[in-house]
Amino acid sequence: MSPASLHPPREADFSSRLRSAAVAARVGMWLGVCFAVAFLTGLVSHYAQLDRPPVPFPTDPSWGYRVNQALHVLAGTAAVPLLLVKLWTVYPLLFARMPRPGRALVRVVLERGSIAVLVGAALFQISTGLANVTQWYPWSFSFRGSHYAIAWVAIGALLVHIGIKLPLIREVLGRDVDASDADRPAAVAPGMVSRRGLLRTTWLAAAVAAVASAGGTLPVLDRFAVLAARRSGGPGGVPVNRTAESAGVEEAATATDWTCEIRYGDRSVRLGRADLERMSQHTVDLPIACVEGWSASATWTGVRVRDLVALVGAPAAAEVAVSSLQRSGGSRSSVLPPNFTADERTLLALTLNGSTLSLDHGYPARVIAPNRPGVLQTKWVDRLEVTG
Ligand SMILES: Nc1nc2c(c(=O)[nH]1)N[C@H]1C(S)=C(S)[C@@H](COP(=O)(O)O)O[C@H]1N2
Ligand SMILES: [Mo]
Repeated sequence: MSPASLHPPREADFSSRLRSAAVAARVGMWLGVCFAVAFLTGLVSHYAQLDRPPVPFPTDPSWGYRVNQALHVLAGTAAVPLLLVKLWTVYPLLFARMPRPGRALVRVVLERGSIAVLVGAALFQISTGLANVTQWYPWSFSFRGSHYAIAWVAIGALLVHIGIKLPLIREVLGRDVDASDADRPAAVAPGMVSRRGLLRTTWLAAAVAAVASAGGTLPVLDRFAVLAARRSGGPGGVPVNRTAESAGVEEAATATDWTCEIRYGDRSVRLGRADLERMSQHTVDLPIACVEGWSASATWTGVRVRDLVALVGAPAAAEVAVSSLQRSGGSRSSVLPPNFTADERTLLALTLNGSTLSLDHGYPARVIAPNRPGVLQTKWVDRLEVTG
């Protein structure tokens, strides 16, 4: 090893023509599109999970949340190769000399500061997002709260970055990708591939990453999703998110004296599974769309929640707190906003795809409602309480 290599590299050491603003701007544009889609769909998903949204989250279209989550996970996954290529092309700038104190220095500090924040936030979003898709939570903070907060940091830093770079972006996007006008003086060596070749490979990598790993979010793409974390399987062909065993509810859910309590103020009734089966049954086709990315269509039969709350004299448009047999864990309970309770498709489901609910899918009874995040489709329900 020569002594020189013990020192940090200098910007001039990076000579590949591929590390150019022409490539960075083109990859950056699609990265920006991915971030915008992920940000907007993320806002929708976050809003859909509020217990008391200021404006009701709609129950139509019933597949809306499913498509929203699919777009979110596809955009986030496609961003992985785009971000890596983008960082590779601009990496030499990290070693560029700082200008002398003055306005130029202030500009460079702002520029690099916003990039540091942007890169940090982007890596945080992508790594926590990917871990979430694989249902791996190697941290102790709340995924939803932190992913949401850092999304604002990322989008803010992205806007600052685009604002600062806009003149350069416009200049290089207006010219041929092979134009060298905006290249660093050192970037003269031919790369391993042409700039067009690198871009084509990058688009392909983004498409493969999105479809092969996140394709499981949509039925049309499902068969290409060879790398997806979870594919169909599970009783009734529907994946299981948390099993009855891991939720610690096996015994309580199979007890012959299980009942579901319906409560409104001091009025209350308790219904066993046979009581529920004697009530008017309704069948709906609704997807389960997990916030972790997968989704599946299914046919559910059970009792309308609005019919249940009517038993204790509550109006159809009632807010209902749903509790389950599960004693701990963030998904053990949920709130049905008034418009969800009133919707005729919102059921306390007893069967899935024509068979009695399996224990893992929420036997004896679980909530299923249209256009609702999977995490709120509470399983092993033992209480519906009208709260407003
Ligand atoms: N009681 C309870 N209900 C729950 C959960 C849970 O952990 N506990 N997980 C939720 C999540 S995150 C999803 S995506 C759906 C998945 O339903 P399934 O396992 O029947 O496919 O159940 C929801 N209902
Ligand atoms: Mo989920």
